[in-house]
Amino acid sequence: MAVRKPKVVVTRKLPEPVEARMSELFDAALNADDAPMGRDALIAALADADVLVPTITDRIDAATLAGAGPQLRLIANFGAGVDNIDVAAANARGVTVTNTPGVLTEDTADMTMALIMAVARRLVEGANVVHAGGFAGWTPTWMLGRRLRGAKLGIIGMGRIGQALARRARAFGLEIHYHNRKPVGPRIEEELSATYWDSLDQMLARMDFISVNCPHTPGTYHLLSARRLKLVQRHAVIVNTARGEVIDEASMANLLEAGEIGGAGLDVYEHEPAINPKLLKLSNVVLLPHMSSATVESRIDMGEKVIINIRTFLDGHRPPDRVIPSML
Ligand code: 8YV
Repeated sequence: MAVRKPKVVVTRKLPEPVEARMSELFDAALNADDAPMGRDALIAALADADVLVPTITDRIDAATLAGAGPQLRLIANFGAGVDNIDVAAANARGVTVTNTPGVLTEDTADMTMALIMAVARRLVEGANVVHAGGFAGWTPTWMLGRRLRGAKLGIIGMGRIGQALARRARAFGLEIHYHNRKPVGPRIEEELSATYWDSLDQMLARMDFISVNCPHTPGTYHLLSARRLKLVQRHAVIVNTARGEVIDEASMANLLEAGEIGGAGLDVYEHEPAINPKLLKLSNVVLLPHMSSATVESRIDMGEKVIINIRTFLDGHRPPDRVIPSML
């Protein structure tokens, strides 16, 4: 008798090798035209699927989950951050949630470093001048940026990505400071020559560069609040490759516009894909379209992790990347 393959609904188009393998292993419903699923389509998918593979563009809240059928057992998120999913509500319905940590660490840290450099050295401003035909020749005092060597970098969230950023930043001569729920331990602190700040306020007031590398959770929403953003030095640069919701974007835009914060390099936004219109007008910001983990290698590795999580779970074992709400 033929064994029924599990129905796996994938909400967005994934790299070809990932989709090919999923189609071999599962009864996979793929999204060939890559249109984001609306709420109704998501509810229909949850009513039908054994496993859902969503991404950041799918909001799976308690109300959406209420329409899930009894066959739904796993949500295998294609992404490390799970702030798009109400994990507690899923677990309460007996649905396990997994994610894809680790495989996008290095690419995200690369892009964070690139944003630090791009803002400090006015990379996009300079390139735009050349493209617009405005390069009239070298002058000693034009397009001056700020030196990285010797500057202080404050990393908010010293997990995998924060540590990978610290390694890169050390090579550029930046002094490493960090704020985290708890210190990372003496061995890592020593390797990174990193200084722990229990007080985020104290750290913010002393840094030249500030990088957000913590997940978005109820506890980190607007961690960089209007009050805290006012503590930042006038010349300091804020970089965010984590989640927009961690910063009060409207307050940050106002302070950047007023010249009370030196610059910003942003890959993520509070109301993505919408961006505060004030930010679009500023020359001291570099804005990217949520692309820090966008490499061919990372996307294939993310797909591989999703498949491993599904297979392990369906074989009756604990999937390697199960998300535990208390860890968020
Ligand atoms: C992913 C990300 O591309 O994995 C994450 O948490 O922020 C991104 O880099 C996206 O989330 C995929 O769902």
